[in-house]
Amino acid sequence: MRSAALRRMTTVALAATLGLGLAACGGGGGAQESVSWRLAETHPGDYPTTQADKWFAEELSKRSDGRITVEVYPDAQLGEERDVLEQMQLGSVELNRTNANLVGEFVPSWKAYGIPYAFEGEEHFWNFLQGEGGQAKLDELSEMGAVGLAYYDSGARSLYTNGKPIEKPDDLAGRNIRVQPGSITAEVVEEFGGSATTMDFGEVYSGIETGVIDGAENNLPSYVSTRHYEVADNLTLNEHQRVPEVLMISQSAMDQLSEQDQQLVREVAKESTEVQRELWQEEVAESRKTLEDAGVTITELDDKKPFEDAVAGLKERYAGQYGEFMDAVEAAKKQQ
Ligand code: GTR
Repeated sequence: MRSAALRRMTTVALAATLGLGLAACGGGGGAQESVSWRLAETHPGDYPTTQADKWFAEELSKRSDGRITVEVYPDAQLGEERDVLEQMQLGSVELNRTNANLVGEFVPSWKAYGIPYAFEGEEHFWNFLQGEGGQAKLDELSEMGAVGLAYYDSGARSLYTNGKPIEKPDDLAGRNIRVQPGSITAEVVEEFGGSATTMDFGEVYSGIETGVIDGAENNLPSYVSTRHYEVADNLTLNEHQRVPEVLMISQSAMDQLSEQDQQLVREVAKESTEVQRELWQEEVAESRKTLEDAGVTITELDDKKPFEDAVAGLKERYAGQYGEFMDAVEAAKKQQ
C-alpha cells in the first residue's frame, strides 16, 4: 500500500522535474557547485516521516542534477531530537525533521503548538498549517538560525498507560506520564491530575518497563512503531494536542545555495508534505489494526469534555500569551 502511494507521488513529481531541470541549466548561481548534507530523523526507516524525508532527498538530488545530496539518518542515529536541535545551531547537522513540541525550548513562541484542544480536527489543523498562520510560525524559526521548509502530519496525541485504563482525568491521579522535552505538555498532564516526567523519546520503553513512568502520550503510529503498547497496553483517545512535524534546514546550509537552488529546496520540501500525508493516513489505519490484533484496550471517548474542561484554564492562559497564534487558529476555522 505504502509503495503504491510513493510511486504515484514520484510520477507526479517526475513531470515537474523535467520542467525544473531545464530551468536550472539555464540559470546560474554564484553559490557552491555541490553540497552534501545530513538529515536527522528519530523514527525508523519505514515510518511516514522518514519515507517523506527520503523522498525529499531523492527528488532534490534528481532535480538539482546531483548538486544537492542529502543523506537521511533515521533511528535517532545523529542523536535524540533535542540534541539534534542543538547540533543544528552549532552547524554540525544541516537538516532535521522534528516535532513542533521540541522546538519550544529554542523558539519559545513554538510552545503555542502545545496548547491543548487548539484545533477542532484534522481539517482545521491543515487549514492553519497551510495558511498564513502556519507560514508565520515557519518564519519564526529564523530565531534559532533555521529555515522552516514544510509540515508533516502527526495526527493527535493521546494518553497511554499500564495498569488501570484512563477514562476520565481523575484516573491520572498518582500516575506519572512521560512528556517531550521543551513542551508545555507537562502542564497539560498536571492539569489533568497526573504528574509528568520529561524524557527523551528513546528512553520511554525502558522507562515504562522499569516503572520509572506509568505511561506516555503520542499518536497511534508512534505508539506502535516504538512498541510502547507492549509495556503500556491501555490507550485512551482523548486527543489533547495536534502537534505538527516540521522539516527544517539551517540558515547557514541554505546560504550555500544559489537563489534558484534555495527555491528548489523549498518546492521539493512542500511537495514532500503531500507524500507524507498520504502515507500517514495509511499508517494510522495499519497502527489501529496492529493495536487491536495485539489486544490493546482502546478507550474511545464519546465526550472529551471532561479532559477539555480540566485544561480550560491553562488553555486560556496560553491563549493570552500567544494571542497572534490563537487569532490565526481562529481564522483557519472559518475557512473550513
Ligand atoms: C512523535 C514525533 C517524534 C517525537 C515523539 C516523542 O509523535 O513524531 O518526533 O517527538 O513523538 O514523543 O518524543
